[in-house]
Amino acid sequence: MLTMKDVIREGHPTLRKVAEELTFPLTDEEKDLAAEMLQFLKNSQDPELAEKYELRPGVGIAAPQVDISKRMIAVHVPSEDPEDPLPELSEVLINPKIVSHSVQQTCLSEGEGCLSVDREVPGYVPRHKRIRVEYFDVDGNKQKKRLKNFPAIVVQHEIDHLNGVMFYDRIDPDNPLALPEGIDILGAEEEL
Ligand code: SB7
Ligand code: NI
Repeated sequence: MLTMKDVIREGHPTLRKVAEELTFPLTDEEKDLAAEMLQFLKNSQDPELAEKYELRPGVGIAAPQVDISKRMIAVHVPSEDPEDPLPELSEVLINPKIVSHSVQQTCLSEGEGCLSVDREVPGYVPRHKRIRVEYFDVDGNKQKKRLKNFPAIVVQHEIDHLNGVMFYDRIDPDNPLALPEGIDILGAEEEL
């Protein structure tokens, strides 16, 4: 089982590397990692399990965060209606690629956090509001998805990890709360 002990923190060189593409079929080890990453997110969002295993709640995780420099991310975004049994997005994405995106940008009103960053970094993180992402599932089938708002932000945060980019690299250092022209701000209710 993955826990916070497996998550590397800022300063670790793996977080600044460009991760390697995976090839199919995945090895058993790679398939296990995919399942473990998604399970970590689910556990982290379960209040009892999160407390028991001291997990920070997370909606996404990228393989480089557990020191595996491969292009694999997991996302588990619950539905905005907590009564809804189906999550809005719950997937492992292999070799994900943003193939197009809106001109319109968005950002979270509360800024972003990261499991690999043990401090609060205030500031708006501009993201594409809508993206089209192509990726492979664990079985090697090619998949395409259109995402917008919070799920799109999470996928962009995770793909950044595959390219050695941290969320705070995208905050304006001179004016962290400056907003690019025309950007919209997503309310905290859309975050976990
Ligand atoms: C806020 C939080 C996340 C993504 C986008 C906005 C995920 C935080 C967990 N991770 O560090 C995943 O890389
Ligand atoms: Ni992160």
